[in-house]
Amino acid sequence: MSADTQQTLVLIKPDAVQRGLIGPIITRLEARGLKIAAMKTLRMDGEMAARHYGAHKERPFFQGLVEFITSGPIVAMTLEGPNAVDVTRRTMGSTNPAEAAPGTIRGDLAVDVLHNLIHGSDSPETAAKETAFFFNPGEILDYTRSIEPWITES
Ligand code: D4T
Repeated sequence: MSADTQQTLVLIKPDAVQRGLIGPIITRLEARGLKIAAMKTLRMDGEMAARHYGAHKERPFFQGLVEFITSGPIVAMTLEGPNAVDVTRRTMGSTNPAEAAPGTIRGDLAVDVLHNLIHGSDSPETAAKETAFFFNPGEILDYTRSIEPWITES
């Protein structure tokens, strides 16, 4: 990986799965140039959700968030690319879709802060922890795409 190449963990949340938006969301991230290094479908249980959202334990929306994220299947992905953490979060848009810019995933496809379709790690350190939480090392693939020189200089 070159110096600015990062990995980030993305979850396509139950609302997006139920609304048939897995494809459109992946299309936007892939079209941005990000490479899918790992991907799986799963359903989180309460224990996993409480751990993943541990930082929000004391927040008033925590219980609802755990109920929502465990309410159906999700897609977990590790994405790789230059500045992948920030690039992914900018492509997602603001946490509250009502405030997200048009052109972003949330700004185009959602209106409600709980049902905000997608999660993306907030830093490279968080990304490493979250990736290890959802994937075994052997599930994260190291490969080169022949289009790479058309996406980035490095
Ligand atoms: P995630 O973690 O899902 O990518 O969201 P963000 O990083 O963009 O935002 P966050 O961690 O602050 O919030 C986590 C999750 O909680 C929901 N939420 C958030 C909510 O239901 N009510 C709220 O008031 C806030 C702030 C939405 C995302």
